Amino acid sequence: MSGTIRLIAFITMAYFAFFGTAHAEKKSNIPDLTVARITFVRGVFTGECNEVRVDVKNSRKIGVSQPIPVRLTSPTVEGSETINGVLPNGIGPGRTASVTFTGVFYGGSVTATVDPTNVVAESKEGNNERTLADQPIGHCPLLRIEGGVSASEGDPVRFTVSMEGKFPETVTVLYSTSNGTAKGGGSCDKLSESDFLSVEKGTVRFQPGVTNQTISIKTCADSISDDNETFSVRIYNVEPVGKIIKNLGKVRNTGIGKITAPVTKK
Ligand SMILES: [Ca+2]
Ligand SMILES: [Ca+2]
Repeated sequence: MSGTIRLIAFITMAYFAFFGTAHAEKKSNIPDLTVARITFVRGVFTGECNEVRVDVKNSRKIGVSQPIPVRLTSPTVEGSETINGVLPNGIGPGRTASVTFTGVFYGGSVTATVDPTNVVAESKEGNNERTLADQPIGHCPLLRIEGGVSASEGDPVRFTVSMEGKFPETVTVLYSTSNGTAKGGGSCDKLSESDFLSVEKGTVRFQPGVTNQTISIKTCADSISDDNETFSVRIYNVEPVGKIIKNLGKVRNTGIGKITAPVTKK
């Protein structure tokens, strides 16, 4: 051990003696950035719900004070997805700094590149990229809405929101109602003439492992119209960034609710 250290010390001294210290100092005074690590915060999922942390290391004695661009790319069917990030405060000497990317598409690998546009002068430019190829442990949330199940005036119309597969974290999706022949409103009192209670921004929450949830829309018993009427519920905005399933050309982000008229009228 000590023999090795002595040997290194000797080589270092010989290097300085031969080339002079000016050259060595100059080299260590130019930063060198590398992608030290790529981490998937919640595991690797096929699709675009991934959260990826990229650790960038500056292995020299001089810091970088300017913002450093970092780029993440992942292959897709069409080509590649690119997300641009930045280390806004640069990196101190010998330090590691991280940038987190959310909503990353994973199609078999991701590649992180620090300073892709080369705005930072470095002692070594050829080591700024790292690729991670990993086996996904599942798919990003895929949601669809079904129904609604028709109900008589006064009874709730229920829609089922289902998720393909299971996700290890809580998944949320937003929903809103839209008028059809049935008109929504804020209350069921007679003056409002509402057929159902409208929802502008509701939330459906799936706890980890849960794949089915219900949206229940209250309908009004004192609706004016005598006919069967319809309205719709649309789901949107899956978190963590998932997809609403579209199938066979039919958009599956909307369910149609049917309010059946009561047998006796007025
Ligand atoms: Ca470098
Ligand atoms: Ca550079």
